[in-house]
Amino acid sequence: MKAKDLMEPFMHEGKSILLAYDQGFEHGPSADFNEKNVDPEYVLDIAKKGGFNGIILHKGIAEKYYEGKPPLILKLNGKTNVPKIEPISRQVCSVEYALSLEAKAVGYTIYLGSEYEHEMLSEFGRIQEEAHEKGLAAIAWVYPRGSAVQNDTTREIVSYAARLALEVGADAVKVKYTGDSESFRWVVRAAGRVRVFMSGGPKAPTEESFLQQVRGAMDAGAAGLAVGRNVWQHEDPMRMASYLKEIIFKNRKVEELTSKIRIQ
Ligand code: FBP
Repeated sequence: MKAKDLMEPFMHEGKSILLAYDQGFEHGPSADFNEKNVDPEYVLDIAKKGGFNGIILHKGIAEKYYEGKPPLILKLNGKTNVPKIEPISRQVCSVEYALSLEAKAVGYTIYLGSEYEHEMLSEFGRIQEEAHEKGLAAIAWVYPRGSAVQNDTTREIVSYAARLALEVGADAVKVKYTGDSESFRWVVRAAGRVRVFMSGGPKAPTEESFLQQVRGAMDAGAAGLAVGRNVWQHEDPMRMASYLKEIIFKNRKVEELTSKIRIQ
């Protein structure tokens, strides 16, 4: 039986752009934040005014700052980067609690290739069933990581991540870009009916280089982008958001935008 499209609250004409703000948990405040973006209100304002289709938060920030817009994706697991061990990210929030915070989806990271991947897979399996029973989408971040993984952006490993998301019942998957559109096309093929979101990554050296990656992912058939640092670390997040929307929703080429970038 074909399931209901639980990603619908996050989609606009089949495409989407999500703002991620869980890096304080994952990396610590000194790694990623400055005086402005350390404040959750600043980033939630970008999410609202920048026209993002969803915001990704942990429960603590959602409880204290979230005011109903844009639709919420509650991250259910997380880890810090302090222990130098094989990566494992365990559940810190329930589906029930995410629902009480008005989330429309839950998010969960699986480290494909970690010694502990089986624990995350089984936890996600349970979460996915409960989320679907309650009418929430289950979004998987599938990041190849751990001592068995040499390179986390090859065509082989990223397409495996995408396929894993399909097989384990995710509604959408967040994966890293493989570096070129052709190999990313295979990633999107492997994901089947699971919507593929490119993950932003650390702030790119130039605006243009980041926009080219987004263009490449969209040309490969991605549903959109789940981005954090490349937007809220930008000196003008609204400008970056508007370029991203031009590419994702209006299918604009980077060159059409970069002539504007050079003038500014
Ligand atoms: P960015 O666009 O800032 O990379 O955010 C995407 C994201 O998946 C976040 O949700 C998460 O906190 C972070 O990347 C994880 O980064 P890392 O690859 O260092 O684990």
